Amino acid sequence: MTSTELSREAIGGFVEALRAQSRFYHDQHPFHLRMNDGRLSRRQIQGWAANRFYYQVNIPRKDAAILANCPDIDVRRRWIRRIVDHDGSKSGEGGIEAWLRLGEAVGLSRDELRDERHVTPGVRSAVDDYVSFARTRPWVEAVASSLTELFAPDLMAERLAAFERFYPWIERDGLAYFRARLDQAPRDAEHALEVVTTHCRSAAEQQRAVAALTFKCDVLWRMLNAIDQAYPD
Ligand code: AHQ
Repeated sequence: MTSTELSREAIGGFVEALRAQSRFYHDQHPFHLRMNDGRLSRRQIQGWAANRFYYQVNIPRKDAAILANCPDIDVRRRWIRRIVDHDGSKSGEGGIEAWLRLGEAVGLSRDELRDERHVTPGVRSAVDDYVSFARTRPWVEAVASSLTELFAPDLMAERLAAFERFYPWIERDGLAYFRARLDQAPRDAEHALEVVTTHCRSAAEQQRAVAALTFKCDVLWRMLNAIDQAYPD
């Protein structure tokens, strides 16, 4: 078997190991299962939206940390798109603005999202761990931790359908954020997968990339545990 065939087979096994992490993805968390079955109260949806806002506003800072640590200009040229997707290029644009509109659509003011009054200690701790991971771990491991987005599109589609079916009180325009993620997440996941399969050649590097993805699944799961506990009904 030539080194190229071996690397193709080795890469196949590596991608399979990454994709196998989907069993830990937060689409299976009881809070999301209840959300997608229409069983959440208005207060639980509000608590989720306010706490997830803390995750959203930290994503560009996490991505900026990866940019700061990444020596590869070609990777940076594509990775920087993520920051603009969330921050927008001017006021009134971007994913963070769209999430503020989601907050308003579920009955929260922009100020009570921005001032973090509803953010639980467990969500804050999980999100801060994710940002620290991106700042302190090798940049390729931080890229690998974003590969939860391999599993996101199905969840976004399921969530959109559930919100439209079970939560008619939520103003439809407030869901624009998730519609945008249907295109952004697969594009970003494809790039991140290309980066980790290019840069993680040894078994040890591949194991660390899989471990980074497991860590990120834990971050997302911890967030929902904290939200579930803070908003039991
Ligand atoms: O809205 C989400 C988002 O902007 C991102 C960025 C990405 C990353 O870099 O880790 N992950 C992510 C995710 C978002 N939404 C989550 C959801 O369930 O709404 C899913 C989450 C992810 O799959 O990592």
